[in-house]
Amino acid sequence: MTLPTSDRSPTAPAPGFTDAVHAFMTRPQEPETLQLLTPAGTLVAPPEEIPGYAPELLRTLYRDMVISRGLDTEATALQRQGELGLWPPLAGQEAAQVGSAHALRPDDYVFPSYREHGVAWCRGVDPVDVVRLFRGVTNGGWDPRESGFHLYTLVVGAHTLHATGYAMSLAKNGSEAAAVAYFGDGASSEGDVAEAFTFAAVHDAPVLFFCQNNQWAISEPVTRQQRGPLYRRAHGYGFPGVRVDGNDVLAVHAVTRFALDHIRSGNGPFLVEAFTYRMGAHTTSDDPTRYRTQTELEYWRARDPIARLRVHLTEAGHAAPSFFEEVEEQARDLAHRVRREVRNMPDPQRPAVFDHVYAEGHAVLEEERRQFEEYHRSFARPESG
Ligand SMILES: Cc1ncc(C[n+]2csc(CCOP(=O)(O)OP(=O)(O)O)c2C)c(N)n1
Ligand SMILES: [Mg+2]
Repeated sequence: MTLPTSDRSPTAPAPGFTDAVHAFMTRPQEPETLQLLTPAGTLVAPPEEIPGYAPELLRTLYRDMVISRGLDTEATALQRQGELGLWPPLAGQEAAQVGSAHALRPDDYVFPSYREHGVAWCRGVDPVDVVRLFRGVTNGGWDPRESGFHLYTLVVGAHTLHATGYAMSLAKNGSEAAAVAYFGDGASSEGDVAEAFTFAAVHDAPVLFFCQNNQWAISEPVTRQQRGPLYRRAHGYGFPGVRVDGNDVLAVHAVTRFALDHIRSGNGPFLVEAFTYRMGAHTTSDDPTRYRTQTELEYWRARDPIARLRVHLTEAGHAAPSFFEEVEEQARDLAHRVRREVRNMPDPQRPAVFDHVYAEGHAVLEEERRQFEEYHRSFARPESG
């Protein structure tokens, strides 16, 4: 490799410089993606060498992944049947969400985007409250102070700044808690995320940036976000970044624990890139067959996060068939409860959105409210008889 030179360059490169650059550019790469449980359900090392390995934890992770998928399937069906306005499915991302959520402490505070239903479940948010939001009958859904799980943010990437500010205040108050921002591969291209990385780095903010790289930002592939692996972006800001197999719940859990220990020790932020895949549509308004292939889907189906843990639990003798039946039943019961409660949710009496956008009303707002109410009245059925 030769470096471009110019007559106007003040100094020529020192002898050997270009060779050193070449050697650096072509050095063998470190293994990029940490994995502990292969897609075939085998451990990469004996259990005693696997950080955090414990059969009970594995069963809990399995249960919460199955429940998350069950809730997701039910909510998707509810949307299709007209009971919800919209639903962003999480299918495929159960390990990334459940594995990381179980590595958190109760006093940590999560800033989710809009697909983190599995994290919400693990933080103790009632799934009924999550679907309440997507039915459009509440402006929020739950009280974040009860669960340490903030309200969803639909403005892509914006909450990484909120998490950073929150983390800075945690540090200032001598807290050992961490803030966690869940965001996507698409969000990583937002200016807000770049600013959050800068602020977090220079202030040693105790914040975990947890990027679920599910390969797509609606119809935009991850190759349009960055040329190299996303996790390496952290290195440019001066903090660690690692990539983990996001469909390996054991590895996600271990890496997140490691990252949080690092953060709690006052070392500043950490980026985890969970390499995963969104199996469903971006939202129920999207048709992914327009932009991705069946072959790609099959590739990822073979890497299903739940299937591989089930194989391992069975083969290692950590779970009997009755355990799996019990978990299925729990997931079914919860899905039924969600369906029952969604159908009984009262409609909001007034278009509350007009009450909260501005501190004081004004003529344009009043006109918009009038038009909105008139539009709604147009759906009223005439009295029978
Ligand atoms: C600031 C902003 N720009 C654009 C959008 C529209 N939008 C909603 S989701 C999305 C894609 C986000 O992709 P990614 O960050 O990878 O998250 P994923 O949906 O894959 O979980 C876009 C562009 C938005 N909500 N906010
Ligand atoms: Mg994405």
